[in-house]
Amino acid sequence: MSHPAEEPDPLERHFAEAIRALETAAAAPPAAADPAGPIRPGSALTGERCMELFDAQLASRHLDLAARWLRARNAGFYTIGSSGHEGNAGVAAALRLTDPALLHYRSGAFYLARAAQADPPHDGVTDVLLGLAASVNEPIAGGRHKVFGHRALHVIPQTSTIASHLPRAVGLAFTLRRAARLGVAIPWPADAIVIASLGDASVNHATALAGLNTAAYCAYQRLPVPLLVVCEDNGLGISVRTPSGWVAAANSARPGVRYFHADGFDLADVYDTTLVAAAWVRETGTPAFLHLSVVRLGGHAGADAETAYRDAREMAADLAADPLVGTARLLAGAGLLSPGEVMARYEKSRDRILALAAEVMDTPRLTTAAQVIKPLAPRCPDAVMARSVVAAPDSHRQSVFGGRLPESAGPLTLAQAINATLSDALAVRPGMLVFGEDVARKGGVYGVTRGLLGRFGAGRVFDTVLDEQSILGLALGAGLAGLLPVPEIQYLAYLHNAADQIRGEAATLRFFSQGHYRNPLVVRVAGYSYQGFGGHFHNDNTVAGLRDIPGLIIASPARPDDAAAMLRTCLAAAEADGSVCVFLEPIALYHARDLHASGDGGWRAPYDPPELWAAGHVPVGQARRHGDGTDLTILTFGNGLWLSLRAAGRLAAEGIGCRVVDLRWLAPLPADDIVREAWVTGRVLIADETRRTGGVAEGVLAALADGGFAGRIARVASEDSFVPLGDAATTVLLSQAAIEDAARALVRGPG
Ligand SMILES: Cc1ncc(C[n+]2csc(CCOP(=O)(O)OP(=O)(O)O)c2C)c(N)n1
Ligand SMILES: [Mg+2]
Repeated sequence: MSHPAEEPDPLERHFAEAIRALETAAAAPPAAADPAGPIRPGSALTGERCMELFDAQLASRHLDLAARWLRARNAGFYTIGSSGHEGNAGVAAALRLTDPALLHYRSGAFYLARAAQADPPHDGVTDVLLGLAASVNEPIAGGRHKVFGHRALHVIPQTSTIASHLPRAVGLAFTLRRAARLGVAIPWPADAIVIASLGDASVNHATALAGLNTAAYCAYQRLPVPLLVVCEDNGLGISVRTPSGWVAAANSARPGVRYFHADGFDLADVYDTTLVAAAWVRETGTPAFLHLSVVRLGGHAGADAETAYRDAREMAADLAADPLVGTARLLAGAGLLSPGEVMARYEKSRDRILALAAEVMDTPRLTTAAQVIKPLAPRCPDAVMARSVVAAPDSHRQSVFGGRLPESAGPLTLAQAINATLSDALAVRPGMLVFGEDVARKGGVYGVTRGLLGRFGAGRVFDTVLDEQSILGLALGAGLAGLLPVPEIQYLAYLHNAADQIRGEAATLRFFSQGHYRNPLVVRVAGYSYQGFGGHFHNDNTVAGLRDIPGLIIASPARPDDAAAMLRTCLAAAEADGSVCVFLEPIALYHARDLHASGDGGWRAPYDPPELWAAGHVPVGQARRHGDGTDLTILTFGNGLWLSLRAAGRLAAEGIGCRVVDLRWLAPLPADDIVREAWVTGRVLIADETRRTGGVAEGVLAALADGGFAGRIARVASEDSFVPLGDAATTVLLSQAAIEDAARALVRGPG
């Protein structure tokens, strides 16, 4: 197949000149070496292997050129390339196919070299071209993004958010060895190591530092984290120079993380160094940092005019360090390829890839929203229901609970109900882990996880480093490996500082991998306000940053019985559907016992024995109604439920009959229940403890409008403010009095 003639790219021109120069430089062709022998004395890289890797490097280079060729024809949509970084083919070659890899966007040659390791060898070139063209046939993201990813190649797709994969990579490395100790089967060999690559500018990112620090922190305590971090250092982050020597200075003395350096121009050096680094990581289970010196050729991306920020000398120096020339020299020096043969191989690769690029121009693409959204968060409610009722055998439960089963303990508080549910779930799921700050020895700041460490041991219930990104990253790695992570974030305010691990990482994985990879996850978060002492950070009442994350499930239980059933549902949804769930626990209700009056016990509830779990199952997105008044529907959740039920009691005495609907799920909202219950009374009051702006009420109002509700509506919410310390907190928070006043106005007011 022919392809339209193109102006030679400067990169191509330089390569041809450099190879011609090799010809002239060689006085006489060297004697042909044995292809099975070392490419040069002392190297473990054989001539044959070097030749294969050269092919991967050439193909990676031509894919970059093809990306621009496709872009120019509006048939390709991504031009960030790997040119200058092709030494990373040597990294792939020194690893095993089954070592999970989380790759930098310039690790194209790594991807192709790994694809060639498969048995039979896999054609990575077509994968990449289909990705560039946003084809539905691309094997991992199916046209949703251009990523390197393939399940059979153990390459896990990454987002464009630089460094966001480091916490997950640490978590996966941690889990590989932990799973083996727990006897839980996972999709990787027990001696696999994780590889995560990133750029030199990215290595400064807080998320990268979190990952590296946590890896070091684990290694320092002799906790195995077999992780090889590869920094592909081209000296630039788009236009910003990395200070000369910085990557080595910042990473060569991190405790517990051994530092290696290799010259990305020299494939044999990369290969030999990676062999040593990988063996070290595999044998010792400790992390290593492989610093690869590379160059960036062809700008940051297709549209980047580098001449605006780089001078000609600097760019020429990078061209002179073209790793393709480096490998050509190795092969020529060993007498395995003459310069003419190098050029022939280069041209052949070019022709093949441009011909394949022409073929993908008309590839089918995503054309409907339904197609795009399909893999985002599929739900199988029947499977969730089936999983949610699974309990350990009675004898095992008896031993877990020390002979005092929670269903026999009388009514429980919210905290006790969550504790019992976690225990029951841990008892029946050997792959479930509970971890976070203070969850183990202390049993949680509020005692919710008390006793779990003693019941299930430090292999499954453990304290973590004080870093929410790392806690969530650990969960993402564990979920990826097929375990069921239940991390705790101590306060809602501190979820926000690590939110991207949920927003950008967890919630997107299914989407960008069409479900090939998933991260089942139930993040427990202690949150909301009404702790008597006020103060914003322990009383944070915003969930806006979670509610708009596509596919995320947000459970917001208020009562002990709901919490138990909903937690079972979330755990089951994580297992059955791979759902990402945030389980928001109202701190102020953890230990509440009463509702209307002191001593009434109205906020405690009995714990259902397993035989009642099916009857008490709460599907995702189903609300619960309290009362059947016909004057007013109050829609609420969390602490708002407690306040609204108290208000409803007072209003009943005044002759106003309320039905109080606990939304229970903030995402997806129980839209049908909302509209149905609204119509029963024709009057709706939304009692929302989150803020007026961005608060849950906005979503409820939209659900009412979308559902065609045409009755009267009012809302009461907390102020658009942070929460002050002390009693002043009550000035900005939703109150029972505000609910009562608004209810009276709705029912008795004009109209
Ligand atoms: C968190 C985040 N901030 C900003 C960007 C935009 N961005 C994309 S690549 C890049 C530079 C990365 O440089 P480096 O890590 O050295 O990788 P290189 O492109 O040089 O290989 C930036 C700032 C991003 N993708 N993610
Ligand atoms: Mg860089």
